[in-house]
Amino acid sequence: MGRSCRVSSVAHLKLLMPLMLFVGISEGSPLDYERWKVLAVNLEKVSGDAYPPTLSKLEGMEAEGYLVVLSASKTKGIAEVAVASKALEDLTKIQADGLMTFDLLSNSLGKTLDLEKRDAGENLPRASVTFTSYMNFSQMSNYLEGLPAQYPQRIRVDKSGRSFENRTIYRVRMTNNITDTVEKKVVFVDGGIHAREWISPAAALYVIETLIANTGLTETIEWQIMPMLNPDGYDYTWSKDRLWRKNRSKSPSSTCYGVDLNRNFGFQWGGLGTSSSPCSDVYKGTSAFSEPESGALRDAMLPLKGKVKAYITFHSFGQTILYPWGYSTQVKHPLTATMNTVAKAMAAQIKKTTLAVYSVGNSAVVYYPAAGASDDWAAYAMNITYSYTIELRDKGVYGFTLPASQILPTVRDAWEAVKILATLV
Ligand code: 0X9
Ligand code: ZN
Repeated sequence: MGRSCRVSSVAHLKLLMPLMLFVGISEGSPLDYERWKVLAVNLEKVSGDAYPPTLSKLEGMEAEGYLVVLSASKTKGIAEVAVASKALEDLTKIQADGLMTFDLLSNSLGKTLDLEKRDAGENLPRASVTFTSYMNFSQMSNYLEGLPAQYPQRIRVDKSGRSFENRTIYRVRMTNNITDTVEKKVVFVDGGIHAREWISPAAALYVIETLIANTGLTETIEWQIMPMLNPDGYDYTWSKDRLWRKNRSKSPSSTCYGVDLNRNFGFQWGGLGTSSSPCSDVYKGTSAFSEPESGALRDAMLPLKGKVKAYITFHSFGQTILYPWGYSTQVKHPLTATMNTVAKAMAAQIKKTTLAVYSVGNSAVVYYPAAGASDDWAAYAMNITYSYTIELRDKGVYGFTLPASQILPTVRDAWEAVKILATLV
């Protein structure tokens, strides 16, 4: 789990000219993380819904643009942060004063970025899909738009909404006979809520591809898949800032951009683990569903109330299967035992097939409480028993910038989890 506030608006960039020279960016060119380092910062042990003071401090520092919180785990007791040398100096002073301790995890964030392979289109035929390199948004759109013509009996693709910057938010519907009027249960899958978690949309696309090949699982289930919920943020991670997390909506009250879509859903909106500051990486927005992207998911799902038996939202990283409630450690979902059993079944299936080890738990307990997320909203407003956030690979070696060689093994984890879930609902 991670958040950051990046140097964003042009106005902001002008104010921060010295910073830009320092971290090696210039207006229009991408933010250069080459020399950034990655640290593991130790967090205080806290009980209940308390938030470690060190984590609050790190989050406060993000707005300055020299530091990005990549993850924070209560069970591990550490936050992983990417730092420019200015932030490293500041943290070193804080450490010398005995107020914080950290270890160096990586000397160069740039090295991990080099292992990502971006297919800029030269090698990928139009309207096709690949899992050996990352696809950009326009490649994904071409692939999705081409699906109904290839599989007219089985696939419909709707334009379920438009992003703040007017990109299409697609929904793929798949079943063995799309014109069949028999009511089927629905399994709903999404990806790409957080822009920088590139493996997430890839996993959702892999679910589509695998269902095309395996007709069995579409006989009794209608699948609804929204593989890219935050196209503006995703595009921005390709062109400007690889570690951008939020969408790209313009705040009327600030020079900062973006709302954390996973804090913008209409259940416990604005509660713990959210921020009212537009510069924060966990900014909740001006109201529940203020953003067109979270609204698109709500509008696609709500008419299916009663039919959706399972909801899976792919994120990264951490190799963890999380279940509600995520907004507080103090309120236990009445179906916790069932949710836990099924999460364990998914983790066991992954272990058996791909050998990857996923841990399982309540999100507020394993991470920290975070309100207004899509999983809690789906469990509450849609009354879905099996509502899971799956944090895909890895465990933090590469984090968001997972090498292209790990795309296929990781999307297989995702498929195995979804497959076993579909057989249980
Ligand atoms: O913080 C998040 O939004 C998710 N982690 S991430 O690193 N992908 O950003 C976890 C969300 C867990 N669910 C709830 N807290 N409801
Ligand atoms: Zn995420």
